[in-house]
Amino acid sequence: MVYRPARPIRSSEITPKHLWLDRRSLMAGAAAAAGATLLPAGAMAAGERAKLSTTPSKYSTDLKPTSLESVTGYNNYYEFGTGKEDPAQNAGTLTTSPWTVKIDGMVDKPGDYALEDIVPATVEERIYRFRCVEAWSMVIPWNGFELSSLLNKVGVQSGAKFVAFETLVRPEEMPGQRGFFQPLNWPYVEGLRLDEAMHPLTILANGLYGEELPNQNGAPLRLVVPWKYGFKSIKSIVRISLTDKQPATTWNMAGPREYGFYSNVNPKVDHPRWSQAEERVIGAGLLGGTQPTLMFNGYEEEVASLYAGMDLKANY
Ligand SMILES: Nc1nc2c(c(=O)[nH]1)N[C@H]1C(S)=C(S)[C@@H](COP(=O)(O)O)O[C@H]1N2
Ligand SMILES: [Mo]
Repeated sequence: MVYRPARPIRSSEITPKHLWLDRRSLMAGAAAAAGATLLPAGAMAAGERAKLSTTPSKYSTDLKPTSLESVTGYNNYYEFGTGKEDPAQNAGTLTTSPWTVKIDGMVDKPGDYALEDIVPATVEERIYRFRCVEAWSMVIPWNGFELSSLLNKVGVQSGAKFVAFETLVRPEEMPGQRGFFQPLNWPYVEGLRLDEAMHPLTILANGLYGEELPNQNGAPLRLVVPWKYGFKSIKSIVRISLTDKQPATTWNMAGPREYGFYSNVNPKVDHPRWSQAEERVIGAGLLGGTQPTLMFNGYEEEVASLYAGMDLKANY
């Protein structure tokens, strides 16, 4: 992966300031007129994101979230380019509605599910630590629901041992999938062991900061697995498959000695090219801004039992 210093960009750099201000005041007016927090999609100005109905969760950390500007301006989403600012610049035009997720493999009710049939009317707020394998971190207030609730709805068949995920392939709208230099093979694919997928900390997110996900963060639906390196949290999911074989995963195929299937955050297992003992805190300023990395990214109490007896150096 590319490892570059941070320069979080401001929303005023993504959108000309007068447009941005217009949208804000338009939204404020519309919200006041409607007297509600939930606006119909038709009331949205272009580029605005719908407010979500959310409820708090006991799984949230009480850490202060990273600014919205950094969460939405400093991203990894190689389908839109390899630079940290490329996703915010290029993902705006991705069509996220209508959206269908194919659920197949070892399930009782396979099918092509419309996004609306998957996402609950009220979603949870999960303020999670987020640790990229590149040794930077954020605290992100996600909105979403437990992956287990969806898997239970479609019915996991006995014999299923893994869950595989796939991101959209749409070169017309994803510049990173066009042209001569392709940094990865598409589709971007990821996977979890079934018990990891069923863990209550594992969520499908459709929002952050109480609003629909920005495209650069993986709209309209992405995985979040807070105790694993960020690349496991696959964006813009179009397929979820239940299988009895460990699925191939994108970064493992790209660099098998550097990126394993498990990719649990572990300060004692270094990346071959850098230490994982510390992390750069995004948004904490140019000076200072590093902190020790915690085992399982601070979720050791909740998830360590999933790996009891496993050699975490061998299973990196
Ligand atoms: N489809 C897809 N999913 C992806 C990526 C990607 O390039 N493509 N990057 C991963 C990496 S390396 C990280 S750190 C996180 C970043 O999520 P964020 O931009 O919302 O912080 O998304 C992950 N999911
Ligand atoms: Mo990452």
